[in-house]
Amino acid sequence: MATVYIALGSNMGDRKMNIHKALRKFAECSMARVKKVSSLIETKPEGFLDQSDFINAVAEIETELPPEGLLAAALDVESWMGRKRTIHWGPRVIDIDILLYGEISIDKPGLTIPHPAMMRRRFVLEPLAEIAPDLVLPGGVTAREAAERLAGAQEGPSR
Ligand code: PH2
Ligand code: MG
Ligand code: MG
Repeated sequence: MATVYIALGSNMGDRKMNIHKALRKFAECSMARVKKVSSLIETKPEGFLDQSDFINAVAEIETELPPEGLLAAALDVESWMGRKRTIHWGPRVIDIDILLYGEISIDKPGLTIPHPAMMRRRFVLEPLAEIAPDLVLPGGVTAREAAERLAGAQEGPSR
């Protein structure tokens, strides 16, 4: 049984409902138990800025599925919810990303674990720090430290 952290994001339609619905369906498809779910937070878009605000959340699950199976389940749920892939990083009904899969590292096309961008995304680190503050992340920092550092770095020195 592996402990897995996933990130969920939505910025189209009923965003909170989309997160709840996707998590329920994803747990069902991947025969996973949902152990913890963070608060659902509203966040400004990062990367591609000209789009609506997101609702983001992070969940801790337990599953027997291998990482590839979990990715397939995530993509199935995204399509089931009507996700169309148009603009990279653009608006989406739902995005389900695997952040961490136990202690495993994987790097192949379409599947990189730990998630390569997680350490620079507040919309990931803040909810992750809420449910797993002492979890050790890539680079050896805890989720709480990583979230605090990123918040400090982005607020930056006043000019
Ligand atoms: N996802 C992206 C790009 N930008 N910004 C926010 N606030 N939340 C997201 O989930 C998000 C984003 C690509 O996955
Ligand atoms: Mg994503
Ligand atoms: Mg994704």
